[in-house]
Amino acid sequence: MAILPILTYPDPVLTQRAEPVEEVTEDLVELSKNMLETMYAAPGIGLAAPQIGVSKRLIVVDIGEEHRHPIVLLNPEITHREGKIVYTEGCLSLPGIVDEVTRAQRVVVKGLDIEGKSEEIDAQELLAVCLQHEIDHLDGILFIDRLSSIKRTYYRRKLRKKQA
Ligand code: K1U
Ligand code: ZN
Repeated sequence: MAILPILTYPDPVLTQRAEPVEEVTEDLVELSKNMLETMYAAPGIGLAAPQIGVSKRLIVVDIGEEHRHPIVLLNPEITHREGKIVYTEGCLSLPGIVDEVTRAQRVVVKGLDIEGKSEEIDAQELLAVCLQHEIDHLDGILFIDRLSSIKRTYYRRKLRKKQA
């Protein structure tokens, strides 16, 4: 297994829509293991393939502290959303930035597991927030895109200055 470098804003891969996974290959299984290791090492509670430069619809999530409940989802789709929650989010691709984001409090997400079997996850609170954050990455959306335009512009400038 390997810890992979995480891309940061304004890398263009982060703002592209990722391509669906067509088949589960050995390389994809290896990639998902490396993504989990990278997420745990960061540390983080989620990671999407575009964050490590792979524009494919693959996410990993584990909100537990003991690294015992990893979720790997291919081609995840939100089929139901309800309620509202405001959560202070961070992003491994936006270092040094945290802010409050409003999202659905409960979501039902369907997708495929790493064996290619259908999976449905009924998630609330932090797991729901994290799944929405990671699925946004697959659509090229960062959490700052969900803030007011004033905040978004401020954070984009801050990140660009940091990069220069
Ligand atoms: O996708 C990412 O950039 C990972 C991100 C996921 C996320 C965080 C907060 C709300 C929604 C989604 C992170 O994991 S940032 C780091 C973080 O939140 C964390 C790190 C260590 C322990 C607990 C949380
Ligand atoms: Zn993120």
